[in-house]
Amino acid sequence: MKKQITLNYEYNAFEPIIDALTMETHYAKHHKAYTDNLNALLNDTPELQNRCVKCMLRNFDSLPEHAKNIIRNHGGGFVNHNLYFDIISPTPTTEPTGELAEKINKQFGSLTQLKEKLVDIAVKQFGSGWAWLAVDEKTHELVTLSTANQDSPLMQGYYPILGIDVWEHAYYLTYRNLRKDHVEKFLTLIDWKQVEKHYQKAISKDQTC
Ligand code: MN3
Repeated sequence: MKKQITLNYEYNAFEPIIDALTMETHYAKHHKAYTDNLNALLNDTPELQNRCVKCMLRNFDSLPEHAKNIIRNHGGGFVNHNLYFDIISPTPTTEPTGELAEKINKQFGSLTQLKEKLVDIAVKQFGSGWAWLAVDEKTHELVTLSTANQDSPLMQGYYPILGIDVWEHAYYLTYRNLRKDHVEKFLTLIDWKQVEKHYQKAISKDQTC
């Protein structure tokens, strides 16, 4: 049984940048639906029950045919949203430190330039999907990319450490068609301490499966 991340903030904690109804619907309806649909598949598929969802996404081609769509859409939705809700904070650490900060400066020039790049790919993602900062699992270099729907970067060999949800369910009530405005404000909520935590997981050896 896979469990949604527990929120350590209230639904209204990010107002006015994320309104409370959007936060509640996103977590208690959308994320719950991905989790429930994933669990329904796992309950019916004993050989997958004890496998880690990230590992299944990484080794997507080896999954049984009947499981692929659910793992891609709902397994993806499950891990994507567990990351999304974990990397924002009402009292965020607004800049990365240490190794991650050095890597960002080296590869992107500065945190500001990285954020501009993330905004750009979030805006250019056509339709529903995500913009990501991720770690190449082979080289440990940082990469930015977007994916459609709930596709996880893990399916392409990248470990996500920061995800921007550009499905309309993430912003439409407040921002309507103004995705760029939402994404720029969302980036001010990022807790870089948390992103660093995920970066450390990405480069740790126990991530291989
Ligand atoms: Mn979402």
